[in-house]
Amino acid sequence: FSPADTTVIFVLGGPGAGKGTQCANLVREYGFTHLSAGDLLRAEQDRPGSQFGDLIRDHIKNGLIVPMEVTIKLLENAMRESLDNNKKQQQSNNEKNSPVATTSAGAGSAGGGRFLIDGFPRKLDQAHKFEESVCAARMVLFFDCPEAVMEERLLERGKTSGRADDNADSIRKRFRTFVDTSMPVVEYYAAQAKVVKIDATPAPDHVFAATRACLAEKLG
Ligand code: UP5
Ligand code: MG
Repeated sequence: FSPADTTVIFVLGGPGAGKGTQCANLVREYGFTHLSAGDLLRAEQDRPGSQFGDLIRDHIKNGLIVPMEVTIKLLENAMRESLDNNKKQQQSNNEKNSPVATTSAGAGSAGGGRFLIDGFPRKLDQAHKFEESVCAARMVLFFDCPEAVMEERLLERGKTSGRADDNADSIRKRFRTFVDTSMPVVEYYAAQAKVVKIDATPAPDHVFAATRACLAEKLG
């Protein structure tokens, strides 16, 4: 992936902090392409014929981190697919438009090469590997939220989500993995001054207003 036309923002935060909720807002407002590592893993788990189905199911239920080769491959494929779709879209726009209008019209309209990567990297080795084999992140949005608040959200969602990890036992394990293994990733990027920390405790609209302000400052 060429850094010239690929911008990656990692979206991190504990389980239930609101990463997915805020990414949906950001897509609506800024047209990023949103890739949730957890969603990609769940889709792979349910894909008929996948050799990783049982492995993913087992790791997610126990709040453990799936081996990075699997996750990075899924992310890479999704990024490539998105860039290809954008290219096709642009070509078709250009064919429809008059030659004078073909310069850069529509570029990036479907997200371009701007990716929000949600829930990844969750471990330092994943961060290093992604940087090495895909590209470096421009910045990290870190949604900070107390465990008690996240637990309440996840238990509430668990009443209807059907997610195998939205239960008290799995939530406890997810929290432990987050503190022990994923927070060092946030600290690693903080040391590079790439982290924007946002209080994710207030209502979603408030969190989004803060996120928008931070992004405007950081990305211009
Ligand atoms: N909600 C959201 N914001 C709110 C707010 N401000 N006020 C009140 N309620 C709010 O939100 C969670 C719930 O809270 C929703 O009901 C929402 O309406 C409400 P959501 O936006 O879904 O939060 P999010 O942070 O995305 O929570 P999620 O449960 O998705 O976080 P996880 O990080 O636990 O889940 P993820 O899907 O990323 O990963 C699941 C598992 O996959 C991991 O535990 C791991 O086993 C595996 N995994 C890997 O192995 N590797 C990876 O790279 C990624 C995942
Ligand atoms: Mg999520």
